[in-house]
Amino acid sequence: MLTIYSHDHHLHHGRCELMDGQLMPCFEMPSRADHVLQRVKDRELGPVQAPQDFGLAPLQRIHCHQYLDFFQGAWQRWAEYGQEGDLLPYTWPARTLRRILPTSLHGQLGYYSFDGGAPITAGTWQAAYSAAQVALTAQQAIEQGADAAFALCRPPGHHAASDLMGGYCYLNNAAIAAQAFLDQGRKKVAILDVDYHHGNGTQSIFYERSDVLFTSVHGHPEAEFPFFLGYADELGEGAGEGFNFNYPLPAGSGWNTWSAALEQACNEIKGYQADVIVVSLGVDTFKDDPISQFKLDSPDYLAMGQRIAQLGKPTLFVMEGGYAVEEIGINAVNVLEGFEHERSAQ
Ligand code: SP5
Ligand code: ZN
Repeated sequence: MLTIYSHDHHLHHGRCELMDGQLMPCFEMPSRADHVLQRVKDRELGPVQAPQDFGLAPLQRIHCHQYLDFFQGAWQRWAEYGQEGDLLPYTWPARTLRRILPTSLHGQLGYYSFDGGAPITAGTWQAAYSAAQVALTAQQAIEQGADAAFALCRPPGHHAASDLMGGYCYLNNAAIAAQAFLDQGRKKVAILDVDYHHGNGTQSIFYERSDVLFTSVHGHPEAEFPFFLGYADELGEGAGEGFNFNYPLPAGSGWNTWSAALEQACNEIKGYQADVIVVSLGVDTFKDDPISQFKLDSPDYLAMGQRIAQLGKPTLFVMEGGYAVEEIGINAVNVLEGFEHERSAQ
């Protein structure tokens, strides 16, 4: 399987995030992608290539222009204050407040964020831009005939909405790639989000559309980030009604529970008759993940890839979360190897 990877992810390295009342070093760190890349090489998964540059246009198909302009220029504005630390929001337009775009940097940052988990550093725009190009380059490989490809994106993307950053995400790599498939002539794209957290950004982007089916297995939002989206009764709206399926699971869920939900998601995808599948591949479902509560073990990821392969469609894997850094490579590449093994047996 072809892997697309850009070293630019190193340009994004947030210092701290607030967790359990303490400032902790960011869980979303550069070594995550380094470990995945190393495992891809160790297992001889296939060639590793740098991304092409498709420019801003495919990003603008998903994200609103003002949001992209803000994100691209935010660090420069911060630097003009003489600041060197990470740029982080602290006020959001929650209930009872008006949603008018302020003029101040921090006002605008709150407007364009939903949590304090997406720090902007000097290189964040470039890293996120390159990650989107990684997804688009892997998407192009499938468009040109590859059966599957792996976009080793960092920073991740599935929490990012059209005009919101949060949850370590800035640009929605999976959504950008899904839209590119449609713009190049495919009629139906199914997204399978297996990250531990609900893909609130992806869901919101496609919620009123029937040309993208969104399915997600994740920690129940009653108890887990992002808390305010991801319930099973969110089925889509308008033209999108019946094209959104959430499978929220309780803390402690292991492979038996998790794979039963995957089975349901796969049945929806099968019925949808997608032309192509985009997998938001988070491996923070792992038993030793430091911020998550599921109990998947490394061999389970082989079975996950195998089940995805049985859907029988061209498949783009887009890297999302996973914070057990030592095992992230094993677990992510296990999904890809399970997939390839099953495909070669078909
Ligand atoms: C892409 C992705 O996986 N983003 C996840 C962002 C999660 N941010 C909130 C983390 C809060 C973790 N709280 C765990 C408490 C354990 N004591
Ligand atoms: Zn996650």
